[in-house]
Amino acid sequence: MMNRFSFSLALLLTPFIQAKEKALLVTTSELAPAWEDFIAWKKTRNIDVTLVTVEKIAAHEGKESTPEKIRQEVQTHLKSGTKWLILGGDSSPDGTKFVPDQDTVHSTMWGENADIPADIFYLSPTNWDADGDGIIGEFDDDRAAITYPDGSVGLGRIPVRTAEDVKAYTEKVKAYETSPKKSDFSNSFLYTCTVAGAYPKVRNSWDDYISKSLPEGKAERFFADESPWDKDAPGDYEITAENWVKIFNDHRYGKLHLHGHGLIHGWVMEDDRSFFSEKHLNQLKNENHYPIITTVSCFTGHFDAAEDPCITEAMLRLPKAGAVAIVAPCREGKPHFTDPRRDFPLMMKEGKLDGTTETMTLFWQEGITHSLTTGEALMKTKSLLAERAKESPNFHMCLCELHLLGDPTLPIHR
Ligand SMILES: [Ca+2]
Ligand SMILES: [Ca+2]
Repeated sequence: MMNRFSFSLALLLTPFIQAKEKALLVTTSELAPAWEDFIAWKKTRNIDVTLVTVEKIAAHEGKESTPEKIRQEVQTHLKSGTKWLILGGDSSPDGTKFVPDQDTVHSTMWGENADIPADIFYLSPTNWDADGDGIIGEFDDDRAAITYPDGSVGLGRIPVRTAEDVKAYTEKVKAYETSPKKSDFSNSFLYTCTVAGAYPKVRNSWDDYISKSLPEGKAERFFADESPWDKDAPGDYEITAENWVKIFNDHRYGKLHLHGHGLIHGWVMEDDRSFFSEKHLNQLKNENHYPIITTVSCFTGHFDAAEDPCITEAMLRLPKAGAVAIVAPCREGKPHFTDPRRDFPLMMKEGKLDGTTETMTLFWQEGITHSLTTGEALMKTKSLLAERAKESPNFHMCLCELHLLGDPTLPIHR
């Protein structure tokens, strides 16, 4: 029987003997030393991070491409219980620089696309090339070798390029993880929407889904036709870049969903009158108040472009301001449906969620309901949409093109 002394000793030791979870960080040899502080910080969060460099993986025996060798390396780690894969670096269009992505081929109602990076490839036990022609991810020909995340492993890419980027991002992670739990900041959502046709689904995203997982939460709507700050007429407080800067600088919203048009370098504001871009970043004063963002805006997550940074990368790399994690499309972020003819009118009329909006809605809902991290929440969401992706090239594309940019081990809700 346990005596009183050993019982209290056991209580004292509990925090120290708690089993550590494992994460794998894939980065470049150049950036490896810069990650030391991040790895030390994660240890204090009970996460053991193992760092492996792309150079070491690429030197493995065999003629396979570097992405294929990374996939095989990741599989080895997953077998020994690794719970997160952190891709610790940017990528380039041809997948030869930094931490490469695997480009995948798509042919959908939206046309042909041969270069959509799919980081979920790295979680797959199979090589996405069933016909062995070296073209990866063909919906029909490679079907037998394509698998989707099962939700057991969290994945995210921190698209940094320099040691300074790593340092600035690590400081933001620390601030996020030490901010008070259950704060108004964490419980407050802001939805912004500049496109009238999207109002119904963006409303539903909160009303029918996320509000149910966050009863103590509060959402406000900054739509082109309504905002909490209107004076004389609904919508007279305009969605401009200046007013977006205020949203960040008010420190009110820990969770943002940005719905509207976009380009690599920024978000298009109401009636195309202004553009929130890199030139506004030095106006952001939100130190220690870093939101998590979901955005459907086209190309805002185009991390693998020749032009760098895309706006979401700039928001993540920005020291002492900007965002801490962003889910964004690396290409157009289209409204994907399994049956577009039936579902498009329902989207406009009743607010039926398209694949992109549904992914972002479930990301929040699953993450908050089950206390998941950002990377776990997005992969759980993809696991829920996997059956549709097997049936529909549109959903297959949807699962490939939406990425978590940021630390996948961050709790989504505090
Ligand atoms: Ca193929
Ligand atoms: Ca980039």
